[in-house]
Amino acid sequence: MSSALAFPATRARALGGSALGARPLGARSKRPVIASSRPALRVARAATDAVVDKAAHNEEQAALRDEMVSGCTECTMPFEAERASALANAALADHSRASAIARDADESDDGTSKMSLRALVVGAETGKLARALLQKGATHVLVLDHSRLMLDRAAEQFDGTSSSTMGNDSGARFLRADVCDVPAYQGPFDAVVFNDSLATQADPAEALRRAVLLTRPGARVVVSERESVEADEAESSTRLDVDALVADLPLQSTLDSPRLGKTMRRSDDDRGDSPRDESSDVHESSFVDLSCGSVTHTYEVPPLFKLRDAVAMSAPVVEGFGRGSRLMGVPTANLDVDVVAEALEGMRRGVYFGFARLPDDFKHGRWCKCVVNVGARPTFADGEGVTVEVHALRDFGRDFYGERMDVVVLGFLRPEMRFDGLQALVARIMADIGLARGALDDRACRERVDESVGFQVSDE
Ligand code: ADP
Ligand code: RBF
Ligand code: MG
Repeated sequence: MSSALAFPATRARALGGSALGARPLGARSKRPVIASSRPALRVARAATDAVVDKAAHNEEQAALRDEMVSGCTECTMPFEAERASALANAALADHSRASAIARDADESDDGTSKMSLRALVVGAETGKLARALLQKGATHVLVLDHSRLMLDRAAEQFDGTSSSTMGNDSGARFLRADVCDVPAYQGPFDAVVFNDSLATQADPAEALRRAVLLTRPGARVVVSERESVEADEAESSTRLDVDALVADLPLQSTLDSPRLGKTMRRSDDDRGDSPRDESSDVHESSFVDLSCGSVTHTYEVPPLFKLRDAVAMSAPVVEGFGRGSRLMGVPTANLDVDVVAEALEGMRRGVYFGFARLPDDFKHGRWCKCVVNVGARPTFADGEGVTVEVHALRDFGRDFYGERMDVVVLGFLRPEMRFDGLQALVARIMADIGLARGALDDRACRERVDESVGFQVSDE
């Protein structure tokens, strides 16, 4: 089997959004505000943007990429193995879960690890990246592309078994799909790599946002965009501003500045099909110019972490915005912010987990798990002023406005972000609840609660 692919030298340009007649990048920044007849339901941004016909855009992409693959006779993309290795490294090197898996494998009797490390690759290319990710410790790699031929060629990198791997079996899987349509159950992912594919998405900002929602805390999000060989000033000016696209997302950059592919490490060992371990002893001086340079941005979804000091709050429950979050299954008891002002000092805006109780309620006096949002609700046009909202993971069977609620905040889940409407927000809150339950079930966390807060947590 030959892995040779001939990509035209002008590939990046040929696939560029503007070259396709699609809306120029950045044209969606001014989004209309939907004003509903119920002011409380006003959403800060429109849920859809009709400017782009996504299906047509994706078909066009598929046709272009199909044509590209069928026209291949020889590889004109040098340093592909190095690039795959470098990207896999950015996605997985020093990944906390990868280390945990290594520990888990060491400790397990039969040497097999039960933990999984899932990666999502958007843009199949030749399949080298998927292979590099598996070699660097990923247990599952899901590769997406719009082009069936591109996926088939990438799958050729693998033997028949791995390319046809289904469901939860480890290995690489290849799916013809848009990243925005990947269902949550395919994840959560520990790493997402946009493999020179973000600029060709119908809506790059939306693609990034949806990808982030498929990740778990601590995940890496890597965006690598190739620069075409003859990149000129005009092309540079339409280059995606990836940092601007992620500004609203719960991501933090792992590097001060984007790493230029031009300085990617090269050694003769890297030229073959088997990417080598980047952590080996090659010195910086061995970096060379790559003729197919990429700009790579690496971000991290903040890890779920426990607070050094638990934050205790006790305040009456007040009326909130009456947004009907109860109807959506997520009622939030709004605490009187004046009463908890002191505790709020030093707490960053975001979503937390901990325990809550109604101390004066005979039946519901026991502590139960909860998620807490400390924030300004940027999803909604009323987004001013910080509120503290507690969703207790218990059915009280009644309202308790005016009653005192005790809350002990133990850990931080994620920063607050802006969603395209209540539904998307509630979907994410469900994921937050799952993560909170997991963290609060953790024995070490419960022991710490008993010690530091001085209460026994009840098992509901
Ligand atoms: P509001 O906008 O007034 O805060 P919500 O729709 O958020 O209204 O509903 C919150 C109210 O629902 C709380 O103040 C409380 O009285 C009630 N409630 C019932 N069950 C729960 C629960 N499990 N967690 C939080 N609040 C609950
Ligand atoms: N509002 C946001 O605008 N962005 C968020 O990221 C966000 N995260 C939340 C997470 C949890 C667990 C909860 C309970 C609420 C969150 N909210 C968030 C607040 C939400 O907008 C608010 O509860 C409803 O608008 C009702 O006031
Ligand atoms: Mg509320």
